[in-house]
Amino acid sequence: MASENPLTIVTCTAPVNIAVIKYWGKRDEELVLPLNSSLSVTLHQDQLKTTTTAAISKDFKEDRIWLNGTEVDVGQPRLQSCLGEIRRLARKHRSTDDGDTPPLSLSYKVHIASENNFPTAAGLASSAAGYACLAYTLARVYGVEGELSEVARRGSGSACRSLYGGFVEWHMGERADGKDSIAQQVAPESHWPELRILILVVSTEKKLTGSTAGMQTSVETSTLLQFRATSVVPARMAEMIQCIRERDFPGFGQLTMKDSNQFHATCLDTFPPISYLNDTSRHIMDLVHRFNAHHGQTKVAYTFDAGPNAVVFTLDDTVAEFVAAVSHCFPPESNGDKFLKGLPVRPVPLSDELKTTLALDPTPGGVRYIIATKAGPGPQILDDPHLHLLGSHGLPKSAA
Ligand code: 2P0
Repeated sequence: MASENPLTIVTCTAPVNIAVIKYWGKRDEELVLPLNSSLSVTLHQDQLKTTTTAAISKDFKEDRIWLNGTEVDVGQPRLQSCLGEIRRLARKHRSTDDGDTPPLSLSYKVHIASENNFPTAAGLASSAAGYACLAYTLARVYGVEGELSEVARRGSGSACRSLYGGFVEWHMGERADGKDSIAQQVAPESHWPELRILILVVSTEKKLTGSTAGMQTSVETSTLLQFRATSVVPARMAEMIQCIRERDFPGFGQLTMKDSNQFHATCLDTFPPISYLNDTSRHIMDLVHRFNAHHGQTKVAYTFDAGPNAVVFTLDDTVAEFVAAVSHCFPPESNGDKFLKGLPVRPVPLSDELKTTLALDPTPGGVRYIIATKAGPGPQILDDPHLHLLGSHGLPKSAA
């Protein structure tokens, strides 16, 4: 039966981002304000994305949310914080509107369904894409316009960087209320078309120490983290922005690796120490340095987040040779996964000279698979109603 109050329904997608200057540590837990600014590359949604549908209706009795098809507790503080913030903005928007906006919805309950096309909690920044998508979709369903960093940030700090495509800076800001702690695009994805990104999936296991708890312990115990935030990151942000503007790959790559290494050093400087890298991660670092030494220049660069998976940056002319080097050092095991996913990479043989330089004991199966991607755009609205994750009654289609 058709309802008198049909659903208002919106579906959007949002990207994953990978930081090249890392965020680690908050100065305000409640408002999610970071100790230092950070900078990331937005990955292309053809390979990695979150899709979220939000629907509001007078008929809904309570707010509800489904993640990857399973209903989860809508009462989690981060989620409540995002919902509260978007409703506050919608109310503000409404009260400054002098027109006759229909008395839509502020009191209406919302149903939300969200899905990732990649493994959650595998260190692939699923919370960043997830909360960016939530903020973007809720803003559209509640008619909120303007800057959404605060809404996304309340869900997960790094999520504000997924609100834009290309190269994105999250300004730490100075104000105590966080109004200036916002994300901003440094350059669009079209700025550096040759840049390629390879995700080397080492483990799809859930990590032992979550980022939120890990960085809290680092803030409490690591003197290196304080030094990094005040004395290292400000100059690195400026240098990284310059490398990106000039498309200076060796500069970009070296700084990316150094910043990843310093982030993991602060994790070890945390007490008790946190180690996100494993033997395969270190093996990949060694491979990258040997590969670059062979070429006499920085042609590939790694970065690692709060998990053992490597994200490798390179240029399109180097992808095939580096993939061959990875396959040589980590011979693929037939574990049912295709070894190379995403953008196509033409197979090339590895020179005997490079094989000798790599001189690493092969570790079969160390890298489970590679996702090849590039920089991509920010969140998108999907116009096709077939793509909504919620049906006309506001329940997940996948569970129907
Ligand atoms: C980053 N990471 O800049 C860094 C590098 C992990 C390592 O942002 O507590 O999930 O939700 O603000 O954003 C992961 O931390 O933490 C992260 P919360 P978040 O990408």
